[in-house]
Amino acid sequence: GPEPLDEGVVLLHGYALDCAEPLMESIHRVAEKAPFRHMVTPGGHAMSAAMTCCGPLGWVTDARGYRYQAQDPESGVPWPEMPEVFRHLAWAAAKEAGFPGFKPDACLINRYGLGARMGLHQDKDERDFAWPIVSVSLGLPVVFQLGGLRRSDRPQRVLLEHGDVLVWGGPARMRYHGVLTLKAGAHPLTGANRYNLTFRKAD
Ligand code: MD5
Ligand code: FE
Repeated sequence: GPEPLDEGVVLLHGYALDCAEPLMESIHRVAEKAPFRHMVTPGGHAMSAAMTCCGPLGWVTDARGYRYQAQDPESGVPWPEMPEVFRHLAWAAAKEAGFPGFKPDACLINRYGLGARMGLHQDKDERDFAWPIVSVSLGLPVVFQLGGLRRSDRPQRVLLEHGDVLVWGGPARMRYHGVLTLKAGAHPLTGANRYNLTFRKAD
C-alpha cells in the first residue's frame, strides 16, 4: 500500500494525473453555475484564494462565521452537483489510503493565483472527525505546511504538485496546515493558477 508521510497522512503522488483533464473541465463547469469568489473571514479580511463549492453542502465564510450550507450565498440556489469524476476520485483515493466507504458530501474548490496563500489552520467545522479529508492538487506546485496538533508545533514542508492527492485522517485529522504563497508560473492545464479540491464529509 501507499507510504504514509506521517501517522494518518498519506500522499498519493500523481494519483490524479490520469483524470486531471476531466477534473479541470468539471471545475470550469461548476464555476459557470457557482463562480469563484473571494469570501470574507469573520475578521473582515478577504481570503486570497478564490473559492467555490459543489455537492450537497458547501463551506462558506462571512461576517457571521464559518459554516457549511446547502445554498450558494451569492445566488441563493443549491451548489452544483458533485461531478462523478470528483466523487470517484475521492472515494478511490480514500480507499487506497485505508479509509474505505468515503462518500463526501462537500467539495471546496480553492483557486490560488499569484501571491495567494492559506495560513495555518485546523479543519474543524465538520460533524464527524472520524472521516478523512481528501485533497487534490492541480496545476502549479506549492509548498504545503503540515503542522502538528498545536498551532505552535513547527510545520514540516511538503511540496504538492500537479496530480498529487493527500489523504489525512485518524490521528492527523486535526493537524494544523496551510499553504505558502503561490509563485509565478505557467501550467498547460491551469495557467498561472493552482487548484485544490478538498473533499469532506461535513454532515
Ligand atoms: C489547499 N486547503 O491546498 C488546502 C489543502 C482548506 C485547505 O486547507 O481547508 O481548504 S487541504 C490539506 C489538509 C487539510 C487538513 C489536514 C491536513 C491537510 N493535514 O493534516 O495535512 O487548498
Ligand atoms: Fe484546511
